[in-house]
Amino acid sequence: MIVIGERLNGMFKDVGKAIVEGDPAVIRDLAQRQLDAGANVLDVNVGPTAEDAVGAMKWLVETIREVTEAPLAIDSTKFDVVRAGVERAGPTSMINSTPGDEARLDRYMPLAAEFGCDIIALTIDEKGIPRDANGRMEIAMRIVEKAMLNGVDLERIYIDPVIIPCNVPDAGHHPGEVLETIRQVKLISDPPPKTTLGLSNVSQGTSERHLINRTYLVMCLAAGLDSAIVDPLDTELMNAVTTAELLMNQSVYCDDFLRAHRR
Ligand code: THG
Repeated sequence: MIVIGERLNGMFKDVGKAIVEGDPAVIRDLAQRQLDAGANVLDVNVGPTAEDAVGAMKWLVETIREVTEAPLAIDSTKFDVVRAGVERAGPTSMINSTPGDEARLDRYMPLAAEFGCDIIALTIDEKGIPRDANGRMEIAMRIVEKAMLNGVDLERIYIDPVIIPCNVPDAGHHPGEVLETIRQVKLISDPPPKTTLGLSNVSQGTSERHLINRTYLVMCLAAGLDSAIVDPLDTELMNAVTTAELLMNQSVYCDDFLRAHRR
C-alpha cells in the first residue's frame, strides 16, 4: 500500500500553531518521523484557519524540502493553493484533490498534465457525496474520461470514493458502498486507475478511533485499495497493513515479518 502520511495538516493543533508562529522545527520533525515510520508520500494541508493560505502552503512546502525530497500530496480545496504547492514541491508531487464535477476536472486535469504529477480525484460533485457505489462509479467514469481527454496516464489517477464518519446518522451504509466502489474502479479501464481514501474520516468523533481506522483499512485492502492517507505514527495501524500485505501474498512469511518489513 502506498502510505500517504496525514500529519502535516493544519487541522492538527500542533501543525496549526506551527504555521501561525512560523516554527519550522515542528514541521521538519513531523516530516522526518512520518517517513521513518514508513510513509511514502507526505500530505500537506494548511488547514481551515490559515489567513494567507497560499503563503502558508509555500512556507510549508519549502520547510519540508529542507529535510526531504519525498513526494508531497498538495492537499487543498483552493486551486491557487494547490498550484503554489505543486510549483514548489517539484515533479514528484501529487495533487490532492479535485472534486469530480466537470468544471473542476477541466481546471485540475490540465494542471496535472502540465506538472506531470499524480492526481487524487474525489467521487463528489455539485450534488454532494453519492449515497451508493453506483453514484460514485458515475463520477469515477467522468474522472477517467477527463484524464484521457487531457493526456494524463490512468496510472497517475487516484480515485477517492470519499469515506464519511461512521457515526453520522443514516450513513451506516457508506463504508460498504465505498468498499464496493474500490472493487468496481478496477473494472473501468485497462490499466485501471488507482484508489485512495482519507481513512481517518471514518472514525472522526468516535471513541474507538484507532480500532475503527485499522479494521476498516484492512477491509479496504482486501477489496484492492492501492493507497491511503493515514497516520503512519499509529504503529498498530502500520502493523495491520504489513500483516494484510503478508496475508495477500505480497510478501513472504517469516516469524520476524514485522521487523523485517520495517527494516
Ligand atoms: N480524501 C483526500 N484527502 C483528504 C481527505 C480525504 N485530506 C484530508 C482528510 N480527508 C484526511 N486527513 C485527515 C487528517 C486528520 C483527521 C482526519 C483526516 C482528523 N483530525 C483530528 C480530528 O479532526 O479529530 C484532529 C485532532 C487534533 O486536533 O489534534 O481526524 O478524505 N483525498
